[in-house]
Amino acid sequence: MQITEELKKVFHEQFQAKPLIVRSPGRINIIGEHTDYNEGLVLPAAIDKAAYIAASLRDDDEIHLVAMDLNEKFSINLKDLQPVGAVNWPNYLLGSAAQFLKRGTKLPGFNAVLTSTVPIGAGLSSSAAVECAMIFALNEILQTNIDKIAMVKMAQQAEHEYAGVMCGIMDQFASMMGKRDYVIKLDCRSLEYEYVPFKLDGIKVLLLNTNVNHSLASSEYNTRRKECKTAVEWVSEHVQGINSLRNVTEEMLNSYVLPKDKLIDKRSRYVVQEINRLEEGCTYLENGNLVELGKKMFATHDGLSKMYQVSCKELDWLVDKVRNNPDVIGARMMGGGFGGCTINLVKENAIDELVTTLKLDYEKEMELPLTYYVASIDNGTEIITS
Ligand code: GAF
Repeated sequence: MQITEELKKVFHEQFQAKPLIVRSPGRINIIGEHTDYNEGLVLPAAIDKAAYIAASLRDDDEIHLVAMDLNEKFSINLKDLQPVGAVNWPNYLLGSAAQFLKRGTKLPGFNAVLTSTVPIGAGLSSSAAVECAMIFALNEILQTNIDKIAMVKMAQQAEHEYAGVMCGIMDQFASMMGKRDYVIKLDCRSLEYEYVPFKLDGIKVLLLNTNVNHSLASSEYNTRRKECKTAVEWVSEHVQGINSLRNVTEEMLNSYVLPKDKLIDKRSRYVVQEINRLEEGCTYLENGNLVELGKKMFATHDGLSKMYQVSCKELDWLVDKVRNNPDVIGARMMGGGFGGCTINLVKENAIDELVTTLKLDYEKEMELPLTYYVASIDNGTEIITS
Protein backbone atom coordinates (compact mmCIF):
# COMPACT_ATOMS: atom_id res chain seq x y z
CA MET A 1 0.00 0.00 0.00
CA GLN A 2 1.51 3.28 -1.12
CA ILE A 3 0.59 5.45 1.89
CA THR A 4 2.09 2.97 4.32
CA GLU A 5 5.32 2.74 2.36
CA GLU A 6 5.61 6.52 2.16
CA LEU A 7 4.94 6.86 5.90
CA LYS A 8 7.56 4.26 6.76
CA LYS A 9 10.07 6.01 4.54
CA VAL A 10 9.49 9.45 6.08
CA PHE A 11 9.47 7.97 9.58
CA HIS A 12 12.77 6.26 8.98
CA GLU A 13 14.35 9.42 7.54
CA GLN A 14 13.22 11.46 10.54
CA PHE A 15 13.66 9.03 13.40
CA GLN A 16 15.69 6.05 12.14
CA ALA A 17 13.16 3.73 13.74
CA LYS A 18 10.45 1.26 12.80
CA PRO A 19 6.96 2.56 13.63
CA LEU A 20 3.56 1.14 14.39
CA ILE A 21 1.12 2.40 11.75
CA VAL A 22 -2.54 3.03 12.51
CA ARG A 23 -5.33 4.03 10.14
CA SER A 24 -8.43 5.84 11.37
CA PRO A 25 -11.19 6.95 8.99
CA GLY A 26 -13.33 10.02 8.41
CA ARG A 27 -17.08 9.62 8.61
CA ILE A 28 -20.38 10.30 6.94
CA ASN A 29 -23.70 10.63 8.73
CA ILE A 30 -26.91 9.53 7.03
CA ILE A 31 -29.27 11.38 9.34
CA GLY A 32 -29.30 12.77 12.91
CA GLU A 33 -27.38 16.03 12.77
CA HIS A 34 -26.59 18.12 15.86
CA THR A 35 -28.37 15.49 17.92
CA ASP A 36 -25.31 13.86 19.52
CA TYR A 37 -24.63 16.56 22.13
CA ASN A 38 -28.37 16.64 22.85
CA GLU A 39 -28.32 12.95 23.86
CA GLY A 40 -30.21 11.94 20.73
CA LEU A 41 -29.38 9.34 18.11
CA VAL A 42 -27.11 9.46 15.07
CA LEU A 43 -26.55 7.20 12.05
CA PRO A 44 -22.91 7.62 10.98
CA ALA A 45 -20.44 5.34 9.22
CA ALA A 46 -16.68 5.29 8.71
CA ILE A 47 -15.49 5.84 5.14
CA ASP A 48 -12.59 4.93 2.89
CA LYS A 49 -10.73 8.17 3.55
CA ALA A 50 -8.51 8.10 6.60
CA ALA A 51 -5.78 9.59 8.75
CA TYR A 52 -2.64 7.47 9.11
CA ILE A 53 -0.19 7.80 11.98
CA ALA A 54 3.19 6.16 12.29
CA ALA A 55 4.45 6.23 15.87
CA SER A 56 7.17 4.93 18.17
CA LEU A 57 8.26 5.62 21.74
CA ARG A 58 11.41 7.61 22.59
CA ASP A 59 13.93 7.28 25.40
CA ASP A 60 13.47 10.88 26.52
CA ASP A 61 10.59 13.23 27.42
CA GLU A 62 10.16 14.83 24.03
CA ILE A 63 7.33 14.64 21.56
CA HIS A 64 8.42 14.96 17.95
CA LEU A 65 5.68 15.34 15.35
CA VAL A 66 5.75 15.54 11.56
CA ALA A 67 2.83 16.51 9.30
CA MET A 68 3.85 14.74 6.12
CA ASP A 69 1.31 16.46 3.85
CA LEU A 70 2.28 19.94 5.05
CA ASN A 71 5.97 19.22 5.30
CA GLU A 72 5.98 20.70 8.81
CA LYS A 73 7.51 19.59 12.09
CA PHE A 74 6.75 20.34 15.70
CA SER A 75 8.47 19.35 18.96
CA ILE A 76 7.66 19.90 22.60
CA ASN A 77 8.82 18.56 25.95
CA LEU A 78 6.19 16.58 27.85
CA LYS A 79 6.48 18.92 30.83
CA ASP A 80 5.31 21.81 28.60
CA LEU A 81 2.36 19.92 27.12
CA GLN A 82 -0.50 22.33 26.39
CA PRO A 83 -2.48 23.54 23.36
CA VAL A 84 -0.31 25.46 20.92
CA GLY A 85 -1.78 28.60 19.44
CA ALA A 86 0.41 29.29 16.47
CA VAL A 87 0.03 26.10 14.49
CA ASN A 88 -3.09 24.04 14.43
CA TRP A 89 -2.39 20.46 13.49
CA PRO A 90 -0.19 19.52 16.49
CA ASN A 91 -3.10 20.21 18.84
CA TYR A 92 -4.98 17.10 17.74
CA LEU A 93 -1.96 14.94 18.47
CA LEU A 94 -0.93 16.69 21.67
CA GLY A 95 -4.51 16.71 22.96
CA SER A 96 -4.65 12.98 22.36
CA ALA A 97 -1.39 12.37 24.22
CA ALA A 98 -2.58 14.57 27.09
CA GLN A 99 -5.50 12.19 27.69
CA PHE A 100 -3.05 9.46 28.72
CA LEU A 101 -1.47 11.73 31.30
CA LYS A 102 -4.94 12.62 32.61
CA ARG A 103 -5.60 8.92 33.19
CA GLY A 104 -2.40 8.69 35.20
CA THR A 105 -0.52 6.73 32.54
CA LYS A 106 3.22 7.24 32.58
CA LEU A 107 3.82 8.68 29.14
CA PRO A 108 7.35 8.76 27.75
CA GLY A 109 8.31 10.90 24.77
CA PHE A 110 7.23 9.67 21.34
CA ASN A 111 7.61 10.29 17.63
CA ALA A 112 4.68 10.52 15.23
CA VAL A 113 4.29 11.15 11.52
CA LEU A 114 0.83 12.04 10.27
CA THR A 115 -0.71 11.90 6.82
CA SER A 116 -4.36 11.95 5.83
CA THR A 117 -6.64 11.47 2.85
CA VAL A 118 -9.64 13.00 4.67
CA PRO A 119 -10.18 16.43 3.11
CA ILE A 120 -9.84 19.16 5.74
CA GLY A 121 -12.86 21.37 6.43
CA ALA A 122 -15.15 19.15 4.36
CA GLY A 123 -17.28 18.05 7.31
CA LEU A 124 -15.87 14.53 7.14
CA SER A 125 -14.25 14.68 10.60
CA SER A 126 -10.65 14.92 9.63
CA SER A 127 -9.80 15.94 13.19
CA ALA A 128 -11.61 13.03 14.87
CA ALA A 129 -9.75 10.69 12.51
CA VAL A 130 -6.40 12.08 13.67
CA GLU A 131 -7.34 11.96 17.37
CA CYS A 132 -8.56 8.37 17.13
CA ALA A 133 -5.46 7.29 15.21
CA MET A 134 -3.11 8.91 17.76
CA ILE A 135 -4.92 7.49 20.78
CA PHE A 136 -5.15 4.02 19.25
CA ALA A 137 -1.45 4.09 18.36
CA LEU A 138 -0.38 5.25 21.83
CA ASN A 139 -2.61 2.67 23.49
CA GLU A 140 -0.89 0.02 21.45
CA ILE A 141 2.71 1.09 21.92
CA LEU A 142 2.22 1.86 25.61
CA GLN A 143 0.28 -1.40 26.03
CA THR A 144 -2.32 0.37 28.14
CA ASN A 145 -5.20 -1.93 27.08
CA ILE A 146 -7.81 0.79 27.11
CA ASP A 147 -11.12 -0.36 25.64
CA LYS A 148 -12.38 1.21 22.44
CA ILE A 149 -15.30 3.14 23.95
CA ALA A 150 -12.98 4.70 26.52
CA MET A 151 -10.65 5.67 23.67
CA VAL A 152 -13.59 7.28 21.84
CA LYS A 153 -14.24 9.42 24.91
CA MET A 154 -10.56 10.34 25.19
CA ALA A 155 -10.56 11.44 21.54
CA GLN A 156 -13.63 13.60 22.14
CA GLN A 157 -11.91 15.18 25.16
CA ALA A 158 -8.85 15.92 23.03
CA GLU A 159 -11.08 17.90 20.66
CA HIS A 160 -12.68 19.80 23.57
CA GLU A 161 -9.47 20.63 25.35
CA TYR A 162 -6.97 21.18 22.55
CA ALA A 163 -9.15 22.32 19.62
CA GLY A 164 -11.75 24.20 21.67
CA VAL A 165 -14.72 22.63 19.85
CA MET A 166 -17.25 21.25 22.33
CA CYS A 167 -18.22 18.44 19.94
CA GLY A 168 -20.54 15.56 20.68
CA ILE A 169 -19.36 11.97 20.48
CA MET A 170 -20.51 11.01 16.97
CA ASP A 171 -17.35 11.68 14.96
CA GLN A 172 -14.90 9.92 17.22
CA PHE A 173 -17.33 7.03 17.73
CA ALA A 174 -17.80 6.53 13.99
CA SER A 175 -14.08 6.73 13.30
CA MET A 176 -13.14 4.22 16.00
CA MET A 177 -16.11 1.84 15.74
CA GLY A 178 -16.94 1.83 12.03
CA LYS A 179 -17.63 -1.44 10.22
CA ARG A 180 -17.45 -2.06 6.46
CA ASP A 181 -20.90 -1.90 4.79
CA TYR A 182 -22.74 -0.96 8.01
CA VAL A 183 -23.95 2.29 9.48
CA ILE A 184 -23.95 2.67 13.25
CA LYS A 185 -27.21 3.48 14.98
CA LEU A 186 -25.80 5.12 18.07
CA ASP A 187 -27.75 6.29 21.08
CA CYS A 188 -25.62 9.18 22.32
CA ARG A 189 -27.20 9.05 25.78
CA SER A 190 -26.48 5.43 26.68
CA LEU A 191 -23.79 4.83 24.04
CA GLU A 192 -25.66 1.66 23.08
CA TYR A 193 -25.21 1.00 19.41
CA GLU A 194 -26.14 -1.41 16.69
CA TYR A 195 -24.77 -1.97 13.20
CA VAL A 196 -27.38 -1.55 10.47
CA PRO A 197 -26.54 -3.03 7.03
CA PHE A 198 -25.95 -0.38 4.39
CA LYS A 199 -25.57 -2.16 1.08
CA LEU A 200 -27.71 -0.29 -1.35
CA ASP A 201 -28.28 -1.93 -4.71
CA GLY A 202 -27.30 0.47 -7.48
CA ILE A 203 -27.15 3.46 -5.13
CA LYS A 204 -24.01 5.22 -3.95
CA VAL A 205 -23.13 7.83 -1.37
CA LEU A 206 -21.98 10.90 -3.25
CA LEU A 207 -20.33 13.69 -1.27
CA LEU A 208 -20.31 17.11 -2.87
CA ASN A 209 -17.77 19.46 -1.33
CA THR A 210 -18.74 23.14 -1.40
CA ASN A 211 -15.11 24.07 -0.74
CA VAL A 212 -16.42 26.79 1.54
CA ASN A 213 -13.96 27.46 4.31
CA HIS A 214 -16.12 27.12 7.41
CA SER A 215 -14.24 29.47 9.69
CA LEU A 216 -17.45 30.36 11.55
CA ALA A 217 -18.11 26.78 12.38
CA SER A 218 -16.50 26.30 15.80
CA SER A 219 -17.80 29.46 17.46
CA GLU A 220 -21.31 28.98 16.04
CA TYR A 221 -21.18 25.31 17.04
CA ASN A 222 -20.51 26.22 20.64
CA THR A 223 -23.28 28.85 20.49
CA ARG A 224 -25.80 26.22 19.29
CA ARG A 225 -24.83 24.00 22.19
CA LYS A 226 -25.53 26.83 24.62
CA GLU A 227 -28.88 27.60 22.99
CA CYS A 228 -29.95 23.97 23.40
CA LYS A 229 -28.83 24.04 27.02
CA THR A 230 -30.95 27.12 27.67
CA ALA A 231 -34.04 25.38 26.28
CA VAL A 232 -33.34 22.37 28.53
CA GLU A 233 -33.05 24.64 31.58
CA TRP A 234 -36.36 26.34 30.80
CA VAL A 235 -38.23 23.08 30.31
CA SER A 236 -36.67 21.47 33.37
CA GLU A 237 -38.03 24.28 35.54
CA HIS A 238 -41.48 22.76 34.84
CA VAL A 239 -40.92 19.11 33.99
CA GLN A 240 -39.06 16.69 36.22
CA GLY A 241 -36.25 14.52 34.91
CA ILE A 242 -35.32 16.63 31.88
CA ASN A 243 -31.54 17.02 31.48
CA SER A 244 -31.26 17.10 27.71
CA LEU A 245 -33.47 17.63 24.66
CA ARG A 246 -33.80 13.85 24.28
CA ASN A 247 -37.11 13.63 26.13
CA VAL A 248 -38.39 17.09 25.39
CA THR A 249 -41.54 17.21 23.25
CA GLU A 250 -42.81 19.93 20.94
CA GLU A 251 -45.69 20.48 23.39
CA MET A 252 -43.16 21.27 26.13
CA LEU A 253 -41.48 23.75 23.80
CA ASN A 254 -44.86 25.34 23.06
CA SER A 255 -45.49 25.83 26.77
CA TYR A 256 -42.09 26.69 28.22
CA VAL A 257 -39.74 27.89 25.48
CA LEU A 258 -41.71 29.55 22.68
CA PRO A 259 -43.31 32.15 24.97
CA LYS A 260 -39.86 33.15 26.25
CA ASP A 261 -37.69 33.29 23.15
CA LYS A 262 -38.40 32.54 19.49
CA LEU A 263 -34.78 31.86 18.57
CA ILE A 264 -34.18 29.34 21.37
CA ASP A 265 -37.49 27.72 20.41
CA LYS A 266 -36.45 27.39 16.78
CA ARG A 267 -33.12 25.83 17.67
CA SER A 268 -34.47 23.33 20.16
CA ARG A 269 -37.49 22.47 18.01
CA TYR A 270 -35.18 21.47 15.17
CA VAL A 271 -33.34 19.08 17.52
CA VAL A 272 -36.56 17.59 18.93
CA GLN A 273 -37.86 17.01 15.40
CA GLU A 274 -34.55 15.61 14.20
CA ILE A 275 -34.37 13.06 17.03
CA ASN A 276 -37.78 11.72 15.90
CA ARG A 277 -36.83 11.97 12.24
CA LEU A 278 -33.82 9.73 12.78
CA GLU A 279 -35.95 6.99 14.38
CA GLU A 280 -38.33 7.06 11.42
CA GLY A 281 -35.52 7.32 8.86
CA CYS A 282 -33.70 4.37 10.40
CA THR A 283 -36.83 2.21 10.26
CA TYR A 284 -37.16 3.10 6.58
CA LEU A 285 -33.53 2.09 6.02
CA GLU A 286 -34.03 -1.22 7.85
CA ASN A 287 -37.10 -1.93 5.69
CA GLY A 288 -35.29 -0.98 2.49
CA ASN A 289 -37.57 2.00 1.88
CA LEU A 290 -34.95 4.41 0.60
CA VAL A 291 -37.43 6.77 -0.98
CA GLU A 292 -38.93 7.63 2.40
CA LEU A 293 -35.46 7.79 4.01
CA GLY A 294 -34.46 10.23 1.27
CA LYS A 295 -37.45 12.46 2.04
CA LYS A 296 -36.33 12.57 5.67
CA MET A 297 -32.85 13.64 4.57
CA PHE A 298 -34.29 16.58 2.62
CA ALA A 299 -36.40 17.47 5.67
CA THR A 300 -33.29 17.40 7.84
CA HIS A 301 -31.60 19.80 5.46
CA ASP A 302 -34.52 22.21 5.63
CA GLY A 303 -34.45 22.11 9.42
CA LEU A 304 -30.69 22.68 9.55
CA SER A 305 -30.97 25.53 7.09
CA LYS A 306 -34.04 27.37 8.34
CA MET A 307 -34.36 26.48 12.01
CA TYR A 308 -30.90 25.56 13.24
CA GLN A 309 -29.32 27.98 10.75
CA VAL A 310 -26.04 26.18 10.24
CA SER A 311 -26.16 25.98 6.44
CA CYS A 312 -24.80 28.44 3.90
CA LYS A 313 -25.85 29.52 0.43
CA GLU A 314 -23.57 27.01 -1.28
CA LEU A 315 -24.93 24.04 0.70
CA ASP A 316 -28.51 25.19 0.09
CA TRP A 317 -27.76 25.61 -3.61
CA LEU A 318 -26.42 22.05 -3.91
CA VAL A 319 -29.40 20.53 -2.13
CA ASP A 320 -31.95 22.58 -4.07
CA LYS A 321 -30.36 21.60 -7.39
CA VAL A 322 -30.91 17.88 -6.73
CA ARG A 323 -34.20 18.09 -4.84
CA ASN A 324 -36.42 17.20 -7.80
CA ASN A 325 -33.96 14.98 -9.60
CA PRO A 326 -35.41 11.43 -9.74
CA ASP A 327 -31.88 9.96 -9.68
CA VAL A 328 -31.20 11.54 -6.28
CA ILE A 329 -32.97 9.68 -3.48
CA GLY A 330 -31.99 12.04 -0.68
CA ALA A 331 -29.61 14.91 0.01
CA ARG A 332 -28.68 17.25 2.82
CA MET A 333 -25.83 19.19 4.33
CA MET A 334 -23.72 17.06 6.65
CA GLY A 335 -21.75 17.67 9.83
CA GLY A 336 -21.36 20.86 11.84
CA GLY A 337 -22.25 23.14 8.93
CA PHE A 338 -21.31 26.53 7.41
CA GLY A 339 -19.53 24.72 4.60
CA GLY A 340 -18.21 21.26 3.93
CA CYS A 341 -20.11 18.59 2.04
CA THR A 342 -23.61 17.59 1.18
CA ILE A 343 -24.37 13.87 1.37
CA ASN A 344 -26.42 12.52 -1.52
CA LEU A 345 -27.87 9.06 -2.12
CA VAL A 346 -27.66 8.79 -5.89
CA LYS A 347 -28.38 6.11 -8.49
CA GLU A 348 -24.96 4.84 -9.47
CA ASN A 349 -25.41 5.14 -13.22
CA ALA A 350 -26.46 8.80 -12.92
CA ILE A 351 -23.45 10.04 -10.95
CA ASP A 352 -21.17 11.03 -13.83
CA GLU A 353 -23.73 13.14 -15.62
CA LEU A 354 -25.00 14.70 -12.40
CA VAL A 355 -21.54 15.73 -11.29
CA THR A 356 -20.61 17.14 -14.69
CA THR A 357 -23.70 19.36 -14.82
CA LEU A 358 -23.51 20.44 -11.20
CA LYS A 359 -19.83 21.32 -11.45
CA LEU A 360 -20.37 23.64 -14.38
CA ASP A 361 -23.30 25.49 -12.79
CA TYR A 362 -21.82 25.58 -9.29
CA GLU A 363 -18.49 26.94 -10.38
CA LYS A 364 -20.19 29.61 -12.47
CA GLU A 365 -22.72 30.69 -9.87
CA MET A 366 -20.75 30.25 -6.63
CA GLU A 367 -17.32 31.07 -8.04
CA LEU A 368 -15.83 28.15 -6.16
CA PRO A 369 -14.64 24.73 -7.31
CA LEU A 370 -16.96 21.79 -6.69
CA THR A 371 -15.18 18.58 -5.72
CA TYR A 372 -16.81 15.24 -5.13
CA TYR A 373 -16.16 11.81 -3.64
CA VAL A 374 -18.05 8.57 -3.95
CA ALA A 375 -17.66 7.21 -0.43
CA SER A 376 -17.60 3.54 0.51
CA ILE A 377 -18.28 2.47 4.04
CA ASP A 378 -15.20 1.07 5.65
CA ASN A 379 -13.81 -0.27 8.92
CA GLY A 380 -12.99 1.88 11.93
CA THR A 381 -9.58 2.49 13.52
CA GLU A 382 -7.13 -0.35 12.94
CA ILE A 383 -3.46 -1.24 12.94
CA ILE A 384 -1.96 -1.41 9.46
CA THR A 385 1.54 -2.57 10.31
CA SER A 386 3.43 -3.23 13.49
C1 GAF B 1 -19.53 18.06 14.27
C2 GAF B 1 -19.33 17.52 15.69
F1 GAF B 1 -18.03 17.20 15.89
C3 GAF B 1 -20.22 16.32 15.98
O1 GAF B 1 -20.11 15.94 17.33
C4 GAF B 1 -21.68 16.62 15.63
O2 GAF B 1 -22.28 17.42 16.60
C5 GAF B 1 -21.78 17.24 14.23
O3 GAF B 1 -20.92 18.34 14.06
C6 GAF B 1 -23.18 17.71 13.94
O4 GAF B 1 -24.08 16.63 13.94
O5 GAF B 1 -19.09 17.12 13.32
